[in-house]
Amino acid sequence: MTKKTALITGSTSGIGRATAQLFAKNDIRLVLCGRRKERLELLKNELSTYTEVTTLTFDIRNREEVNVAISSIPEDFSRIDILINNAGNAHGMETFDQARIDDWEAMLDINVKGLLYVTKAILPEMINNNSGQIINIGSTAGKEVYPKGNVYCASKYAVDAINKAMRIDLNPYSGIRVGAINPGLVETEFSDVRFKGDRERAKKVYQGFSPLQATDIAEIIHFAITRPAHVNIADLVVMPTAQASSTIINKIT
Ligand code: 8X3
Repeated sequence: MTKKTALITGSTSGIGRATAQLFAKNDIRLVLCGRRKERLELLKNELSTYTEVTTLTFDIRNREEVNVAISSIPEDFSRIDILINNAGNAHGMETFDQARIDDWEAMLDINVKGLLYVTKAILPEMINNNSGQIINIGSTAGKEVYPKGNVYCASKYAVDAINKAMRIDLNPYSGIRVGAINPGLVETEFSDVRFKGDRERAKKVYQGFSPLQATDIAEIIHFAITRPAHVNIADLVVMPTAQASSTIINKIT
């Protein structure tokens, strides 16, 4: 069997990095994408002992950069079997009236428009081959709006809608699968970014219970991509056992 190739956005941290590490150890070839060249190169060096790796440095917010980067994928990596639309962040967590419009724009640009740009660039080849699997990393925030979540939730509701829309519109291509994994609280750099480096506030999010780890989600993504061709994990919500909803978390205080 020929090895599969996966392109992972936001591969330099969190769920993206854990997925890249797990895929590498399972002999999946990697196109690692991110903004931070140094981090990408470090990860490439780490994973090259297991599999073939190439990197693409681009800012997902910039449509031109996305297109240039994806059209520069080396020939021997150009058949992308698996696209992991993972890049995404939260910026700020304030009430609607207090939140910053710059933060809103960043979230919509990265979480929604970036995902669309990358998918649009990868899709023609998948359609050409009538083969491929797209996994959109959504969030419980795309299933339930919570206080101060406003536009972050909106961006993840958009991912939920886009996941469904892709599945519907790509349904005629029998070899293409589209699905979403929607994690709840995962202990990554997510909250550091959301709270702009306020480590104390970020740490508190994951205190008093056992949050998910990036590797937990990576394992689920790997499960999804190793199902037989007739099985599609269409939409999966994953929470820590202590979490019942976005606002109900059984914390030991
Ligand atoms: C991350 C989960 O609850 O912080 O997408 O919105 S949450």
